[in-house]
Amino acid sequence: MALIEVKVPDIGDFSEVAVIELLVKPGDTVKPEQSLITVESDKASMEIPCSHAGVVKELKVKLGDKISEGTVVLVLEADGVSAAAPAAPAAASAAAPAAPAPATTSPATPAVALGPVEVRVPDIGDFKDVAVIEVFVKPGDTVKLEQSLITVESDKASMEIPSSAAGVIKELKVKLGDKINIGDLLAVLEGTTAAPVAASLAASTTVAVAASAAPTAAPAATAATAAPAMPVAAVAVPAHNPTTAPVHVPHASPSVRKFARELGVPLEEVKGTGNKGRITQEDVQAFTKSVMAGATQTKAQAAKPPAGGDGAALGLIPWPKVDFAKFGPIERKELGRIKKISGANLLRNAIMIPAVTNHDDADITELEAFRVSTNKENEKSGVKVTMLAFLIKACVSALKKFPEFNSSLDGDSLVYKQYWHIGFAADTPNGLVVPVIKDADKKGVLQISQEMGELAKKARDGKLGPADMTGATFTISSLGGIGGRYFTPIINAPEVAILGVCKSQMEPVWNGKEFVPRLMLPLSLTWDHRVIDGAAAARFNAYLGQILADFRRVML
Ligand code: CAO
Repeated sequence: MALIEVKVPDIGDFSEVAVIELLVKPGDTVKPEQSLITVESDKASMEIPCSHAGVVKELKVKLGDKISEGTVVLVLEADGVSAAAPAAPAAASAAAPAAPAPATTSPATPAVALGPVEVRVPDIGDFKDVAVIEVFVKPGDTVKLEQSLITVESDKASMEIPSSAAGVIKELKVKLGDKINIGDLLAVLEGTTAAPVAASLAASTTVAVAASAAPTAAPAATAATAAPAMPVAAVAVPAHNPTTAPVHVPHASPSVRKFARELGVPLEEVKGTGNKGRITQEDVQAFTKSVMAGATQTKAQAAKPPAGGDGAALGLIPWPKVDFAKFGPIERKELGRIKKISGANLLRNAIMIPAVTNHDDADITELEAFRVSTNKENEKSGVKVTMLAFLIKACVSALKKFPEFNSSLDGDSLVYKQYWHIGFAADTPNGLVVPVIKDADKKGVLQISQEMGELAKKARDGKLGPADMTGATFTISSLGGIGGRYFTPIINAPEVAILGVCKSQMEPVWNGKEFVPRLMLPLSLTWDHRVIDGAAAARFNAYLGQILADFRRVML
């Protein structure tokens, strides 16, 4: 173990640059190439890496200090360096790459461009197949000349790629994770002004690689105005130049960006407390703590439904993550729009409503016979009377007798609705929708059947409008045409009850003397226990059963 001084290596034209971040402190164990401090000129920022592994004994610089090549950054108790060995210069300058050749010496005067302008990846030296790790813009954004469009990252450094033109982004040709190379098309702009790529690059792109990186990793094209032959990790920070700064691009060094990425922290939501609003590692840590403590919500969290799909909002353990492909072939399909919307609603309703389901059976032997004969009589009318239409009518009658089933909770009050609009669940190729028969109390079974037919067709054709699906006071979900015995439908909030109906079938029913065959309809009534009690639910079902058994009661 020996104490050595870690000095600022050859950082090209950078001299008397200000220390804006201290990335280590005494006692920290550091590795070779680990960034120690960040310095910033008016054109770029860069991180100064460590030349050895060891433990930091003493920091020799502080925030605001101006440093140049040879300035001692810190004293290190270095691993594997004999006491007799001369203190190594910070980043072995012999290993440093040759100074990159400037791509151009002065920015060209912007030219007026009327048509679409292609923005391509400029000369980024030896950076090949580098991954896009950040995309700062999207189609429709107005960008300024030299505004950073994306950040790319190799295993040694990251750099921001500026726009070679000003204008509106028509098409973005890259996405996160893409690997890019010189000449690749980044975006198509509806340009207002354009400058040759190299010129704009010269103004804002400054890259370099870590100290011990092979010289081959050095970029060939760096800024003419700030082109250090720097054997350090650096990133162009055009955002620091107020004349070209895109306001939404967060200012942070590569190591802080990497740190934020590892934690999944959205940098654009972190408030920077460093020099010129720069985001420091402490800022990212503070943001993370605040999110964990529930004091801050990320935009992504805020955009989720109240009880997020991952259950985090409910303090639940994370949703199981399974690599399904490990067990066999799979196909992945994005959920459709209706499924996404109804899924979020169903989840909320299932979680927030203390729901109970009562199952019962209704004897519809006579009613079905009546329905069949009515349909025979009305064959020519083209309107088919369905069991569901009778159910709607019967439910209106029960809702009138038990008004709390036709109400909604609003805080501590119950809103009793003086209208009876009945929703019915309709299965469509795109998912479940609930069209509404308005004023069902004022309509006859024939009219309800006709409207239901029209609404069901509209639903299947994806043509229902918001007016067709709003205002329901109670919902019926019928699986009668499909099958099953009973199920537990989920209440369609802010309604307080829903009736599920399954397939009727002939059953032996004891009439006091003997078993007789009767057509029995399974009913499943789910109700909100905050509003309705079990006894009321049982009475509702019993009453509904009586009406369905003898439909004349509807008129009473
Ligand atoms: N018992 C026995 N047979 C029944 C029945 C019942 N309860 N309800 C309907 N049927 C019969 C009908 O009489 C019809 O038979 P015929 O063709 O011989 O006359 C057949 O089943 C088909 O009926 P249908 O389902 O087309 O018509 P409907 O009026 O009963 O329902 C609609 C219309 C739109 C509600 C239905 O098509 C539908 O989409 N149902 C699914 C609802 C759903 O998905 N609910 C679950 C929500 S939770 O995910």
